[in-house]
Amino acid sequence: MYNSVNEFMEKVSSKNTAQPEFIQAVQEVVDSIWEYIQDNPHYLYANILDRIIEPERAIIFRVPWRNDKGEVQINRGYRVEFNSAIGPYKGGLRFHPSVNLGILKFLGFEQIFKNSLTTLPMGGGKGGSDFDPKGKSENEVMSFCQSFMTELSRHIGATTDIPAGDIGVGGREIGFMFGQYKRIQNEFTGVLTGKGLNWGGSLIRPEATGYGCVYFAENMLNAKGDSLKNKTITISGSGNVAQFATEKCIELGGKVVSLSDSSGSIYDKNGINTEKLHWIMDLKNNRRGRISEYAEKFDTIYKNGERPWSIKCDIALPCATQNEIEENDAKILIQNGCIAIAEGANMPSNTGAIEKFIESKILFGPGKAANAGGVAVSGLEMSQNAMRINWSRDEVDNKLKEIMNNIHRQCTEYGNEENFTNYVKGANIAGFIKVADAMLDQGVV
Ligand code: NDP
Ligand code: 2IT
Repeated sequence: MYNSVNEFMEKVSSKNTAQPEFIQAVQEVVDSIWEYIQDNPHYLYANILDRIIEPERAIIFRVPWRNDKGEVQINRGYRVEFNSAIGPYKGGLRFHPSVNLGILKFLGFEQIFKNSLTTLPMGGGKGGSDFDPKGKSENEVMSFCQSFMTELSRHIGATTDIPAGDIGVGGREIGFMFGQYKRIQNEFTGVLTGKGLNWGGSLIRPEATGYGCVYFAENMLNAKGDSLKNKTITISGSGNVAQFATEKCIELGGKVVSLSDSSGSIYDKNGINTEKLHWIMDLKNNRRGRISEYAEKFDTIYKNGERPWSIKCDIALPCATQNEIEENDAKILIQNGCIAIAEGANMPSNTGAIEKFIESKILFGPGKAANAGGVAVSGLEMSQNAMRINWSRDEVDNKLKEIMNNIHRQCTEYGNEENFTNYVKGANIAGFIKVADAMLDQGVV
């Protein structure tokens, strides 16, 4: 048993060297739950802490493929099957050059608690590759996806491990991988989520993460008697999550003034309207261009190499990647009068930034709560596949709203402090209890 968080974290650090993002994710959870588990020592006696930070299994494999010139390329593929206490492993696949085991362990670890919060029966997992889809032809992306799935197919299954999309993996890549899985296994099952609508996908899954994040922001604001209406909102990223977060903000009467990609940010002080958003969706999803083209097209400001956090806003929705809000960005956001942050991305705020947000008592919805809508609708896609039926758009959207309300309620139940809801603490404790109890029930496995 450990005497302090520090003692525990020293061991975690020494056993997971060169995995700073994983250590960061563990630290946040352990800081949140420490007091709770001291008061409930049966978790300590069963050593749940040591067990929950160790993946049940991590698979690493070679992914050979040929580029359009006929040259052989090698990437590294991964699937981290982290925790199956409450359901089959579930979580996305990320294709990005920065992917390594530590990044996927942080994402898989977060996924355990996020999936638990959704109330659906899904364990935690994550996978991906250091493959960079940028600048690759359609044929190259397909060759890579087919090779990746050729190996991955031995490890996954509709009741074992159900991957989905994440950075660099959208509908196109899910399609190529689903086709290859079906060809190898000769079975049409819900082994992946985020599928196309006419081959087993769910309505609202593409929208779910962005919509869910905005529903969560609205829930936090409503709890304070406020709403998104007429608020100025900055969003980072311009991919799947950012696009649909923008769409929902517009629908609820907010004004989104920025989006970004890894090259820089745009600032449109008049706000991105539906027509401009559709132009961005075409730019990003079909033409696969850069966000700087928006500034040229609509004659707005482009900040090369900058994130959007210096732009004055009421609400910020980081929807790009991990550690994109640093302590100084947090200070600037607070100084500029920002009242709420809801994380569409996974762990976009670093430890120092989270400390600033909590200290200043502004509304801060951590990723594992605020972006759980995506995996929640993946869970609903699995249910529809299992029942061989399709729910309507409204049915899925209403279930998504209900799930986000429920996550908000769980956060307030476990995160209530005097005149303040600590959503980080609430999400971590609520997510932990369900998984830890299931682990206790299932014995030392
Ligand atoms: P996409 O690949 O669709 O979009 C990612 C966006 O983030 C792009 O605009 C990309 O810019 C930008 N980005 C990626 N990496 C970096 C980086 N290192 N620095 C700066 N910008 C970067 O991914 P998603 O929208 O699906 O995912 C965004 C975030 O949301 C991720 O953190 C993901 O884990 C999280 N998430 C996604 C869910 C989903 O259902 N898709 C569910 C829950 C969370 P560029 O094109 O230049 O690389
Ligand atoms: O981080 C995430 O929750 C996702 N990328 C979605 C996972 C899923 O299985 O839908």
